Amino acid sequence: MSVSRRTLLKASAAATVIGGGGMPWVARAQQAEFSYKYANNLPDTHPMNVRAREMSAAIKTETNGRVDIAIFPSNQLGSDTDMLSQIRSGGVEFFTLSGLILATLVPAASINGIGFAFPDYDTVWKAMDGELGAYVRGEIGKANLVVMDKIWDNGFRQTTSSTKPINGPEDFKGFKIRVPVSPLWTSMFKAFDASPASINFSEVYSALQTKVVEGQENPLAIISTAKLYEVQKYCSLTNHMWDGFWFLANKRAWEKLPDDLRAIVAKNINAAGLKQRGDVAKLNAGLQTDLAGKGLIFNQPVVAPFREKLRAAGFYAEWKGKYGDEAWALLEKSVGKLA
Ligand code: X2X
Repeated sequence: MSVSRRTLLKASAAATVIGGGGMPWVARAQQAEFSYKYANNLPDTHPMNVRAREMSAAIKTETNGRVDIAIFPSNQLGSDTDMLSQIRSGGVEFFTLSGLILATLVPAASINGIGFAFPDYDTVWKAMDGELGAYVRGEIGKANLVVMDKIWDNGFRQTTSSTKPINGPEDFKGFKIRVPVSPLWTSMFKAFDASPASINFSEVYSALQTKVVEGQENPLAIISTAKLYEVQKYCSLTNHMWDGFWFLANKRAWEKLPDDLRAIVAKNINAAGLKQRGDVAKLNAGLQTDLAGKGLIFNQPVVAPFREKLRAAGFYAEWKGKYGDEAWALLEKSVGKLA
């Protein structure tokens, strides 16, 4: 991580020298009218970054070079917590963030992560492209951030461990698990009597490697592209929540774009998001064999007892109270009765 950040700093220092020294016209000829940064927490090889590169190229072409979006993957510009403050201040112009983490600023944004709420992708996209997503985007707007219409996929999350498989809720008891920085994640694993530690994704690999925590939970596409299988032994297909990335823009930077450019940028971001959804769903469905080949031991626990444990711990009732009746009704309209 620090190597790539160093390389980046060196590269930008070199660019400054060229721009300020020998041949300023070269740098100026290539300078777009709007040079924006898009930062995220995922590896370069994850479909999010693959589709973002295509998207950025299409935006450059369709705006005749006026809009240039440079991509900074893999936490090169800092952790999610850092990037969330940068998107607010304008330090970066675009950022994709899990709704559950965004909830540290916009509480309603974690609602799609309620444990065992979504049964499948069809139900997810209907809700997130429908009323529930529209409600959450409204709340994000109130926090002075711009959000694109189409949420990008992270996926259904699975639990990995270096110590033991998770077969039922009782296996979570005392389990030292890394969770992203988000009240919902902490609350859910506390309801399982686990011992959750809030750690940004930028530190997850090393936290697992040094055994600061025993396990973590993420979709298979991330377990694969971030090579978490190198430092974990078991993968339990708990499917305990669906998680997605809202594509956020800094409001001032967004409003600086003339209407025609704004339309081109939004159209291409949303189109890339739809393609990314297809890629991730396919990866998440097909990666088990590949990861088993790399040494991960898989098991498929029965889901009902986990849900029952959360219900008995008062988890659903507590979060219904936090989100309020309107938001909870929109969730239940999509997924059925929870509490
Ligand atoms: O931090 C995580 O685990 C990740 C990469 O899945 C999110 O961005 C929520």
